[in-house]
Amino acid sequence: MTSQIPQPPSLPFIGNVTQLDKELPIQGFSLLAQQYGEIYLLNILGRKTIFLNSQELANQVSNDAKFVKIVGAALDEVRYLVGDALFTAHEHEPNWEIAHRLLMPAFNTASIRDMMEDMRDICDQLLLKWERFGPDHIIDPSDDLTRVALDTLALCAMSYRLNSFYTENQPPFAAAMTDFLKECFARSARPSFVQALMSGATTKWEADSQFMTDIATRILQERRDNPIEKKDLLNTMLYSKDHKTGQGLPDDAIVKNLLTFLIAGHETSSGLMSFMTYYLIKNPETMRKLQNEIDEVLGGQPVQYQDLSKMHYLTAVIRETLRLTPTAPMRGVTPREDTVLANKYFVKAGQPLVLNAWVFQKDPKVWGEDAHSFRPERMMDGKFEALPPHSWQPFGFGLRGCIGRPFALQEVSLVMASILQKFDLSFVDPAYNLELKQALTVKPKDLFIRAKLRTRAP
Ligand code: MNH
Repeated sequence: MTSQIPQPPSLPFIGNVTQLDKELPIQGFSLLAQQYGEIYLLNILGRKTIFLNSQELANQVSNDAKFVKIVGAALDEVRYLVGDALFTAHEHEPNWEIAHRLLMPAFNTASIRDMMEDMRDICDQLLLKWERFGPDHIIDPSDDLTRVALDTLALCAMSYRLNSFYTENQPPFAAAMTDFLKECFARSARPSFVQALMSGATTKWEADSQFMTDIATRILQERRDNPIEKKDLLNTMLYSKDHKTGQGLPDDAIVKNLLTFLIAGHETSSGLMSFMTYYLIKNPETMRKLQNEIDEVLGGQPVQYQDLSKMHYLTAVIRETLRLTPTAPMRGVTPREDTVLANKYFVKAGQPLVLNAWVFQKDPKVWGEDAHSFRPERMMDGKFEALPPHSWQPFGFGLRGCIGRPFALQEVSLVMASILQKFDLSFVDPAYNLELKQALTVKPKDLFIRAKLRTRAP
């Protein structure tokens, strides 16, 4: 016996589009999950999409043999810039496999370790800025942490300095990236007859895309003309050959993958650091415990690579932040064959499914009654390793899981440990409660802080 998948009441032609929270889809989807439970179906502009909201369902669809990634509507718009590069490739596009095999070694822990000094270079620019501006300066952490994340990627991926900390406004590349991604998100939510009327926005979107492609192409060309000996991602892509096919990556695929790293890696990491900043200020006991750990492990010295694995509480805080506020919360999959979900819901092969980590990572069956509270202790002392499978999945899954995970974790650990070693943080508005804003990723909204140099006991 199979059951009907719940669907909120729907209007003719436009379906459930009125239920969507256009500014903040994640909020609308969470409210619907509270009302309808582990699964519901929405009809969005004629596209039927099934949302999955429990660990049980996450566990079932996290299976590369039976389910395959689909590129959702917003990601499909991003393809205009990056096409079949890693993040946005459809299964079977040959460049995905080649790039995947070629790049896996470049993203493993040992290679990322060699990027420590480039990461520190950018991190130091942030520390210096906060120190120089002083304790009264109002900081928009998302803004500065996005500078860190984007500059770190450009430096580590292609030894290119965006110098975001040396310009009043966003540097042109960063502005083009932000505008382009915002417009991708907006386009995906517009009915086609509205889109057809927006030729101005389309022209700007195409120009932004071209501008970024031109810069990355120029960087590649300069590198060919003036080779350097460095293990950045650009050199890996230029000079390695796929061991299986003997092929290298064509130049346009290299450009698209460079741009992909910048897109996939900057807002996700900066959002994580921003949310973490929020949770730590909101939970002074956790902040104190973490600063104690950092002081103990570092002993007043700059963070070294071998310190990272010793800061267990830091790791737990990062994991708990990624559980409550995963910055890339929704991934699309579809069953390869007709299938039955949770032993009762029939779905056809090819039916789009959205696995919503924002909701299923708070499944009370796994996390208990305080699933919505920030409590890093639940990630400590073997408890993380003992979780039911796929209850925590902020980096996606399997073959199409995040290739940048070690990169992100090293960067975030370095930056956050360095900030907390040096500064005490506070809210500008002591009563601030978390609000969200969403484009392709989710970030805190209207979060403003101050950073005061810590006074160490003599
Ligand atoms: Mn990342 C895929 C989350 C940092 C590059 N990343 C994914 C997916 C999630 C994700 C979720 C799977 C998406 C899907 O199934 O459609 N990524 C994150 C988070 C952070 C992050 C939460 C930081 C925190 N990602 C990074 C960084 C880089 C990067 C940093 C690059 C340096 N991510 C990727 C790429 C993919 C990906 C590339 C696509 C991999 C593939 O499909 O082959």
